[in-house]
Amino acid sequence: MNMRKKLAALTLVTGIALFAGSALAAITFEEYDTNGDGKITKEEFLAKCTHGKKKCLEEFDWYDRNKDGVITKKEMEAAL
Ligand SMILES: [Ca+2]
Ligand SMILES: [Ca+2]
Repeated sequence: MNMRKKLAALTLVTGIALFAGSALAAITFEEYDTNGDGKITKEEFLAKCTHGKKKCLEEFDWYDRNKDGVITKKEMEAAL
């Protein structure tokens, strides 16, 4: 394989990975955002989160990058 082909293949793989990543974020986000207002509140998150309240709250804080108490789609995408 020559260099240009290698580079093209790599770009393709990266592109697919990025696409899959954002598709995954969208599915997860819509699943959590039950009232569809574009934000996930702590209540919405906890209602869907099944692995223990303490762990779920830690997870929420991790997603909530700017610590305003809600997770936006951008924050979720940035976290993934
Ligand atoms: Ca919501
Ligand atoms: Ca936030």
